[in-house]
Amino acid sequence: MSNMHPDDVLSPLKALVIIPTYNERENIEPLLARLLGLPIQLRIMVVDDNSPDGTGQYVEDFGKTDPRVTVMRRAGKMGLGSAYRAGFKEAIKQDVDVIFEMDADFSHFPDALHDFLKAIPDADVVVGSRYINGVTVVHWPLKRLILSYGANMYTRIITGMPLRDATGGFKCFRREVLAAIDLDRVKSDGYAFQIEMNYKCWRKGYRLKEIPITFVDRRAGTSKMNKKIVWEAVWMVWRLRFLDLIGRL
Ligand SMILES: Nc1nc2c(ncn2[C@@H]2O[C@H](COP(=O)(O)OP(=O)(O)OP(=O)(O)O)[C@@H](O)[C@H]2O)c(=O)[nH]1
Ligand SMILES: [Mg+2]
Repeated sequence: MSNMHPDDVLSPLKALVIIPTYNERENIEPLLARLLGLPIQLRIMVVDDNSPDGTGQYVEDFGKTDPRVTVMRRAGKMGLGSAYRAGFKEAIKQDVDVIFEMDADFSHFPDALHDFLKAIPDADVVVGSRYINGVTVVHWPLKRLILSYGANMYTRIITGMPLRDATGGFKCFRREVLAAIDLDRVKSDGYAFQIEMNYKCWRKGYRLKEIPITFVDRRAGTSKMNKKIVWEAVWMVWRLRFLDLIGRL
């Protein structure tokens, strides 16, 4: 609380931050400390896919000393989308107002939670964007940046969705938005998961609002990015448009 800025009004909202993890032992310890130190009413739900590096066990032990932290421990690596679906299903049953998505690898700054909470009164979903204030991505190889930027241009053209960054994973949903989405019908697992959720929220008429975030490449651990994840997104945008067209989104 000591570093609280006078403008930082404590939000009356109760927040739950969902963090999917796979081998994030080095990151999760400092991340939990940073998040829990924020002047925000928050709880944290880690969804761990039996990380071989012991992330799940660490968080479970941590939760015994601080009840604001819980962990959902799953049997094996089932993908990011699957982890979020499981987390969301649990989250919407809880007494919370807003639900965050956040990576464990410090690509997303914990302090930015304030910016999301400031934006949520005028929105239903707040999307952290790397591409509305120029390009706010740090330490990415050019190739990776071009892939991400191009994927977003492609998504915007095919879907017509008014987002500059539809693949980002730093987001805040009102609880009722997630409760209104049929999560069992959300199929994708990689970046496509972010696109699919944004699209479904948008087509249901919810207000999406982008706010600028600074995204920094992971400082520890290894990337889970691969070709399959990219192809999934390439097909998914067409699938979404098609399902929408036949009224079965
Ligand atoms: N539970 C679970 N978490 C995952 C899985 N895949 C990735 N994650 C987590 O999801 C978050 C984002 O994954 P990253 O590996 O950072 O993916 P990325 O941001 O696309 O790639 P890099 O940042 O370049 O490594 C991190 O917290 C990961 O630990 C998974 O299969 N299951
Ligand atoms: Mg990452």
